[in-house]
Amino acid sequence: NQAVYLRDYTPPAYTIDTVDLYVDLHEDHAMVTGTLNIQAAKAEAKADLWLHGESLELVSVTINGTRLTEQDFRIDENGMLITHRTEMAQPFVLETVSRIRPQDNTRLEGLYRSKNLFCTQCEAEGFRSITWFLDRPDVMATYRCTIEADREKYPVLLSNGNLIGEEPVGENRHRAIWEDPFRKPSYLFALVAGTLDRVEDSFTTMSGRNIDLHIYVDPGNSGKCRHALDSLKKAMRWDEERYGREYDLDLFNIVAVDDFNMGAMENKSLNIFNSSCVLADTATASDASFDRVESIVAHEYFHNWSGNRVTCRDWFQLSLKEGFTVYRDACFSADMHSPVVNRIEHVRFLRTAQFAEDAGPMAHAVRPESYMEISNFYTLTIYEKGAEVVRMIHLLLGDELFRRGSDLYFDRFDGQAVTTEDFVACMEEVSDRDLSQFKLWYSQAGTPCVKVKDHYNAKTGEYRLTIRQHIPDTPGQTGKQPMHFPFCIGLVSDDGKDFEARVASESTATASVSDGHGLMIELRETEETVVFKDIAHKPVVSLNRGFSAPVRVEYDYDTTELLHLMQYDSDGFNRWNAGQILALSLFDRVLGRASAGENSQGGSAIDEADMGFLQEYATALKQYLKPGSTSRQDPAFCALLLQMPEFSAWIERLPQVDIQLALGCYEQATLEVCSQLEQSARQCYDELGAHADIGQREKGAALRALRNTCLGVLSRLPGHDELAWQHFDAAKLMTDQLAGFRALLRYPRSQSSRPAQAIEAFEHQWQQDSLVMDNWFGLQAASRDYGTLEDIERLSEHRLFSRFNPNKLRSLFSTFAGQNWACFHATDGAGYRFIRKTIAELDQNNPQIASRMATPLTRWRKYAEPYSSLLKAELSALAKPVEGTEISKDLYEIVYKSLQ
Ligand code: DPP
Ligand code: ZN
Repeated sequence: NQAVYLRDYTPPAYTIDTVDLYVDLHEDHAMVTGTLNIQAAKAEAKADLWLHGESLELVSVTINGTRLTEQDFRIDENGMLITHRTEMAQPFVLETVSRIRPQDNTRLEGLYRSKNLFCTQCEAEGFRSITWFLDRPDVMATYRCTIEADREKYPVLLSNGNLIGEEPVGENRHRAIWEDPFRKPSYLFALVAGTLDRVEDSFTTMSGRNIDLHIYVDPGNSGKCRHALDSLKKAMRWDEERYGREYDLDLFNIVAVDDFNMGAMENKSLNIFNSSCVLADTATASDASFDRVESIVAHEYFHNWSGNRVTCRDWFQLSLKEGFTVYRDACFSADMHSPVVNRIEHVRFLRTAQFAEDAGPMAHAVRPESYMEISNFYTLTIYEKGAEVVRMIHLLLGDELFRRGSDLYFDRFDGQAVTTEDFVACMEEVSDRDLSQFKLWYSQAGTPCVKVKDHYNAKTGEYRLTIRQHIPDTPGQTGKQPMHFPFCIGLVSDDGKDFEARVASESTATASVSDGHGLMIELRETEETVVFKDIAHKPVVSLNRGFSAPVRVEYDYDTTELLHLMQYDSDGFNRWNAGQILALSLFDRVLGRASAGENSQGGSAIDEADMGFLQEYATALKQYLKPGSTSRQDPAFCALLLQMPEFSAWIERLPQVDIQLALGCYEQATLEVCSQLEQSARQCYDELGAHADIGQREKGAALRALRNTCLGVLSRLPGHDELAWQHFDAAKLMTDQLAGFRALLRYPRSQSSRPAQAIEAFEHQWQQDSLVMDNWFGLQAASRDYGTLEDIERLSEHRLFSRFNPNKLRSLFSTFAGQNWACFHATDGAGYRFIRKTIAELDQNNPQIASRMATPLTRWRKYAEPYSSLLKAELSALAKPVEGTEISKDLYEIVYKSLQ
């Protein structure tokens, strides 16, 4: 298992200009003929020709029509090396014929079968298991693809680009010929064959061209495409308006498939989607699913420019397209909905999951230095942190220059495969700024920690901030340099308004007024001082407004200051964040006492001091809930203000966590806060229930978010199981049904019979709808009472469960391991053992899914004993596969790195 290094990059010795594929699909195999026009980069180099190829049964290979014999080439498990021949000095034609077995492909990479459908997933390196090729993103070619298949079983035959011909073949078969005029890397190739319904719409571009939009779905699902089509049209318009990017072909296809490793894939003009990310209707999809569909449809569409027209030189540059495209889709969603809600949701995810990745054994830079298996690098760091990096560039440059930079980038590199350096160079050029220090964000892993201290001099009115940054060591990287980033702040006065503060000249850092987040300070040094004059009284400092940089901030707030920010901070994000800091410190206090042995037994006591603190926090939350309060005017935001940090977000910050002890403290503290909120939450719940819009899918979504948050508060308390049941039973929309279900599952069997009743009723109602049933599996898997190890084992044998469907595997096993803290982390290690066995078994079928599922095991260093040793033992067991099986490269890398 060899690692690949960025520093070893060399341009390809041969380029491929055109690809002509003939794919002949049969029930037990497919024949693939690949005809490639190839040219040596340097004819005089007389290089041998390497072609990637995996799981291909070679039938023949010819060059310019001459059949090669076994002396002319050598094949191993990774590909074929053709010895240099004189014909190769000139452009030449290479033709290979191979047999493949899509029906047996359980990896879901390359060409495979999902139910009765043939489909492909080529990113990152799936194309090499379809045909022999230089399967690397800097080899860009134009493609023609002919698909032949049984006419009745596979009436729909699709590939990239334009359909240029269709004809019958013999009695029962037919073929379709597709041609894509745009050069593309092989990872963007796609093919689909099957029986599918088509839903149609169209879009007129800014230059007046008409584009046909088609969504293909399993027969019967046509009614679930409206939202995806509307989202697609919004995204197309948005990209024209915000980035000046117009769609380039006359046809845009989306196909929904059930068995898919990722969310979706941006293949040129033939996006292939996990059906969970495209299908949505009011009865079966929650509001969250609607939002997810909208953002993923947009994401894949935006890739047409940020990814397809301009692509990555090599896979180390993955964030070039992913970070940028996530940033683009996040801005799109913010424009479509509430910007502050969108920002909080992104940051909440980043801080919980990406920060954990950055602090764990798989920590890597946004542009990694090396990898063993690139599939393991489709990570939160590449995607989410990568998006934050682009966001910081935007903040530093401002709207106008950022747009000029992106225009330059798209224009200059259209049709090319480039690097993150090229991207930043465009931003430097248009702004005349030096971003060389900023580029450390691409090369240094780890989350910077920013420690802020302040001093106010009442006599002189001077307010001074001292800001220190530190970037922790990560595997393979120590002694890091300080980073350059925008740090937006505000000084909040007693009356709740921001001081109109200007940065005095003795400051070491420069500052400017940011768009909407107060003052933007640019930090560059390990320690910086920022001085303000004429400040009438000690302000409450609001730090990293809008989460302007993806860093941890440490500042010693007292309770009053946080309560002040919760009420007054003009920055919505920080108003929310102040409440989160307060809640986290509450958890810390309770845990501190429990660890000292003061209240660990029976969960009885939160001592008086903690209680006072807790009440102050709860009182602030109650203010948010008051009818007529400003926060109530933005109900979705209000819902977020009320939600306490997730357990995972809390413990991410702690060293050596005793999981069950911490969980007990967390539950005790949340229970107390919720009981303080009981009346207000109930009142708000009832009021919103009577709101005229509550049942409207789109108009009512924010109201439901708040109402269901109130239900969530109530369901942490005894005695609301009937309310939850009514909510569940009367629900007309999936959001409400799921909220009721989730609330019910908080009540153990000993307290209520309603949860069991709901489990049965839900299954009875939705057993025909596989996507809805994913929720049913998932919510049970996350539940301490209904997702015990025995429950998980039983559910894994359920007739609607499938070990070959990634969505099902994620719903049950990954949810159990990632969210069911009580059961997965049982101190006897049974949960760990079960997941290890499951991973080892899945690894034989689908290595990508197996390796993802191993993430919770890799965090062993974070936990106290016995968790730590038990987890480590399971990792070691994974490293030694049972006889007759092999560990995949995917899983090996994760296991190996986390045991280092
Ligand atoms: N389909 C994945 C995404 O869009 C990988 N490109 O992020
Ligand atoms: Zn993407």
